[in-house]
Amino acid sequence: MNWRERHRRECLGTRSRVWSAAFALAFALGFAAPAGAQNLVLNGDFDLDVSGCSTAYHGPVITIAWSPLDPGDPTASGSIEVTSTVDSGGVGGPTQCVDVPSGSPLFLSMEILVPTQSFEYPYGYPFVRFYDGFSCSGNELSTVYPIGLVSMGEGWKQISGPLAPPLGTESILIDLGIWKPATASPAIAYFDWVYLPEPELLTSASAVLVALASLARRRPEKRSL
Ligand SMILES: [Ca+2]
Repeated sequence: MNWRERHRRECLGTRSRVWSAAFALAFALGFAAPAGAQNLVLNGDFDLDVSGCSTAYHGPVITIAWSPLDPGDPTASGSIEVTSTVDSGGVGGPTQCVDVPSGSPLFLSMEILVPTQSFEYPYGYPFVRFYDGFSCSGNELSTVYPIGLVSMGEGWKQISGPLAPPLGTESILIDLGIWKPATASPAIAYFDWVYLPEPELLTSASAVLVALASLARRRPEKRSL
């Protein structure tokens, strides 16, 4: 299987059909993060710096810097510039661990820019790991590959989607990853507006969502390369 096909299957594998139906129904019923809901991600707008993100998970193959580039008003904020020299043609980026409410559905969105580079197919390729302990401790329960991906030349582009936390999830590790070919290095991408809204308290609509999510959890998903 070539890597294009592998990517296509990964994308398909991360989106449970039941989950999609659940969120469609929930949003139809009025369940959604209200505008201005508290962002569980620290410094997701990268207004002044890249605090909140760490390169420790992947080590020195990932470097980060603050950039004045921004999907909106460039004078109002900035973004995080991520450089990857992962040599295996793999994925990696800075990470942030977020403690999440147990048993709650989650929804993650962000803006990504992949500038023109001298080789084909660098991708902004974020993904999420789920842990059964606080602060990303304990056991890794599963990994979602990827939330979405952004290609070179698309400009700033938003990706978003529901997450399906396995039962017992207490924290998640958000990885602002870049996928790059093995023979090309470095690869650069910018991330901004990383938004994980705090879920609302259970309402009748979200109760339906949780019930459907429980069904989704029983369906097998492809989780890794
Ligand atoms: Ca910003």
